[in-house]
Amino acid sequence: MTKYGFPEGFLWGGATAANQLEGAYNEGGKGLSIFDMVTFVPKEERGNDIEMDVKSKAELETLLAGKGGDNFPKRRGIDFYHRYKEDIALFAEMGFKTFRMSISWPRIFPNGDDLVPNEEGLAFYDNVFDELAKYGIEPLVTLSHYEIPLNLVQKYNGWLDRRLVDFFVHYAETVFNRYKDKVKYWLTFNEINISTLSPYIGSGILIDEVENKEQAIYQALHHQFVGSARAVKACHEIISGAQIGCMLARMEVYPETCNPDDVLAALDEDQKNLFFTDVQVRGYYPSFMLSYFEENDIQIDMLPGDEELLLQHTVDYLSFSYYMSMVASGSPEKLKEKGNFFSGVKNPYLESSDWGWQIDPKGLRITLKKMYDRYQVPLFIVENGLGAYDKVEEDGSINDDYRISYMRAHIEQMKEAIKEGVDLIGYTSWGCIDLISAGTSEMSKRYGFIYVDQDDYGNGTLERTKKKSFDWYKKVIATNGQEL
Ligand code: P53
Repeated sequence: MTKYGFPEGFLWGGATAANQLEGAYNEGGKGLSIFDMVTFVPKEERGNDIEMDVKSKAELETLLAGKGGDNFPKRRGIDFYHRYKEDIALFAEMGFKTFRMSISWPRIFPNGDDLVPNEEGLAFYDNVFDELAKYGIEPLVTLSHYEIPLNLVQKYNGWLDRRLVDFFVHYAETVFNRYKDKVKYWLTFNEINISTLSPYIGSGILIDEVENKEQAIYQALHHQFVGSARAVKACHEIISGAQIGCMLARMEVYPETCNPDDVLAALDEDQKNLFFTDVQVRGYYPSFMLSYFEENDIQIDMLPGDEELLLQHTVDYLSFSYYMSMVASGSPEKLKEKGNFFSGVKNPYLESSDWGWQIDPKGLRITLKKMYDRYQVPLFIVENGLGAYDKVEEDGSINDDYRISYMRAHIEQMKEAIKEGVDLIGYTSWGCIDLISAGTSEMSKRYGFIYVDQDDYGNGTLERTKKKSFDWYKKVIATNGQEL
């Protein structure tokens, strides 16, 4: 045993989301969600970019009329809805301490603005939590993971309308009351910053319907911050001993060179990413963001009491996803060359995944240290992993050594960060069982320890098979991260 290592009780596990996993999109009284409307677009037509926004009423109506394509992968997921017992047994075999999942909001409130919840939906999650409890697996539940009820988009243009706060809080209180004896760890919004990239998926906004796009996105986000703070308050009141966190798609940004212009550009991007956790962890809008709003003519409508609410009901821990790092440049021409997935500049020191995501284990350590320095609250890595094409050999085996190397390198850096004083409480790798990609709706972009026999068009037996990484992760958990 080394002197430093993962603390006792460290929450090892895997992460998923209802919309990418459950399927059964029209069973058990579930209403449509935003992601039920996103179609599969083959890579040749799409490039490496993500493809998940519905932008206008007309586009949505075409899709609803069945004229905008017929391959909606998130409607079928991997059929967890009917196979959760088999899947949870496999997670238990790996020794999971925790399982991150989301509740599909429209399974509980099919239209989002209903007064009475759908009992069949509530009963489904009771069964899932009971199954997890059989194996002593602690559920970690996201309230809103890209699953806004579609009706709220059609009727209110999503979170742009303040009334969504009440609908969301009603939903949150309903599930807190129902599951108060079964679920201790909660998260409010998955990757709350995704709205700046995809206003439809993050905030349920049809962006072509609004005049000032940036204004609309930040206004909707203000409503989400308020909804989140009210959910934190309700969670603490209803469930004793509960822990509720926020969730950020963390983008660690490096300057391209030591030219102060590059350094400033990187700092600016970093601040815009940390803005979200500043509000949810510190409890107030940072001054750099208020100046940004002023300079860009963005006016956020706040009601009296909002600021107090944000300040009083901050989160208990900060969770985030981490897949890659980014490079910023102070020179506008540089940003036009598309090198990395999000920002314009490619990092020559790093390798990329088949989807152009630049792999950077040390970046995870840098991010852990930076965020712990800034916030001094427990951190939880709730997503990390490698999306890759897997090959099934003739004997049925899947030798995903690339996935093992990716995760080993990241876990090593977590260990170093803990040694350097970071309070890290858990790690749930993304897509512990193969599921539908959020960004591209592909099935062939796989993250799992467990292979699921299904292709991008829904062909396959849905049979589950253990990959090589399954036994590797089992050993990591059994030794509490000592053996990698
Ligand atoms: P996929 C973009 C960048 C970073 C994380 O993503 C992202 C996205 C959206 O694509 O999303 C998170 O499936 C998200 C998960 C998602 C996962 O990362 O596009 O919280 O729902 O599946 C991986 O490869």
